[in-house]
Amino acid sequence: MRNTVKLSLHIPDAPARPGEKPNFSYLQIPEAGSVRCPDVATSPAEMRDLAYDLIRVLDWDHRAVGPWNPRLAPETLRRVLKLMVIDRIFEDRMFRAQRQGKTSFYMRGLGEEAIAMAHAFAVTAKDMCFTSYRQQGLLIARGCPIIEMMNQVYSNAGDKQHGVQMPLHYSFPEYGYFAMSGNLATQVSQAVGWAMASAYRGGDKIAVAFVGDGATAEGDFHAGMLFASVYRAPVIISISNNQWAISMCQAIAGGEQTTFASRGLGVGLPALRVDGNDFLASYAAVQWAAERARSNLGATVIEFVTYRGHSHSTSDDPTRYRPADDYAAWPLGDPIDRLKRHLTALGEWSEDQHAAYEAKAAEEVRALQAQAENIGTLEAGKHPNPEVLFENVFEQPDWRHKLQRQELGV
Ligand SMILES: Cc1ncc(C[n+]2csc(CCOP(=O)(O)OP(=O)(O)O)c2C)c(N)n1
Ligand SMILES: [Mg+2]
Repeated sequence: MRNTVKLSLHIPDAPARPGEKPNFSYLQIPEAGSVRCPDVATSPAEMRDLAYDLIRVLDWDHRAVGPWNPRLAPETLRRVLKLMVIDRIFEDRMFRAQRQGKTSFYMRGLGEEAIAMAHAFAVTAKDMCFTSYRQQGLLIARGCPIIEMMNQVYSNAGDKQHGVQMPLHYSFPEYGYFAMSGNLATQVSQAVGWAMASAYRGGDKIAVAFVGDGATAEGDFHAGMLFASVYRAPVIISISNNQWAISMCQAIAGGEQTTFASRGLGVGLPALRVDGNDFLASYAAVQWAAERARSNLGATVIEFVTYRGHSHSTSDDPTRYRPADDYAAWPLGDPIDRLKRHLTALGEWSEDQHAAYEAKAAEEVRALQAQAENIGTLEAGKHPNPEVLFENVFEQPDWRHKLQRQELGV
């Protein structure tokens, strides 16, 4: 048999490149409130549609509508809004600190603040989050002292990890934040294993794995999901689909023909797809999955549709591969702006209050930064003892360690 056409390879491309108009026509956005909210005990087979839809609570007029509205008190929403403001200021200052030579590396989660916050409020600090680098808001929401986070970023003498980890690869298990693994998607196998252990011991804690759109292409993601399904591990697998994996558009990781949420369906897991820039919808989805896990019904996969508002990291220049105004044109807006408008529409917040709070928060973060810099930065001040580099690595020192120790003279 002869081929009817010449074979050619399909290589997905980004919808818009530098100099072109942003193009998000590939994104289908249903009306807020239009997606059904099944009972947490619903079998995955009976809710497959939710993996292809988009749960939204905040409508275009910034009102909360529909069955996923978590009906949180305005007081709680104000707290969330303030925490997101602090998170954004903190991350902005740390990014700029890298430009000033005070740290070697930094990554911002601009535009993804609501996702971290949704988990901070729907899952407790006794549960364990296996994060990537864009959920620093989780720590801020849980009361981790910001100065400790800054000390870690600066690798100064106050860094509780003694400078052995890359900046922002925090370890704060006391805040339900497991030592961050820089190897993408390992979060999934680790969180699933942790959740399996919790269930095996008859405990009551659940785990969360964070993974990016790009990292879902890793084997760990698929193997982890399979284990989670087979053993009904009490775990939430949260995918932040921020449209980019460094310079690779989400289509390259498999977002063109199907959704990232639908990856869960193949292994028999329930899957939700949610507007990740809508705090209310994101919170409701995590809350749903947490309740399911706590009811011993097993794991849930959630895709948060969002946009990476800043560069991938301090080593990246996004103007080389996407339109400069892409983020401004993102149809799901900005999570802080949307929650602010919602509270304002309720008469529970105002532009003036917001501006005053932003100024106060900026001052507080600036003062903490000065304190951290007083201890030291990458370039100046007090640093951890280099001897610590060689501790807690191998039980018996490795020959390379001995050699490196000699070289350092410690
Ligand atoms: C296993 C592995 N492969 C490659 C990298 C290098 N790397 C770091 S971040 C990144 C992009 C990840 O994109 P995504 O999963 O979409 O997360 P995002 O950065 O968008 O939050 C890559 C390739 C890594 N850290 N680990
Ligand atoms: Mg990504």
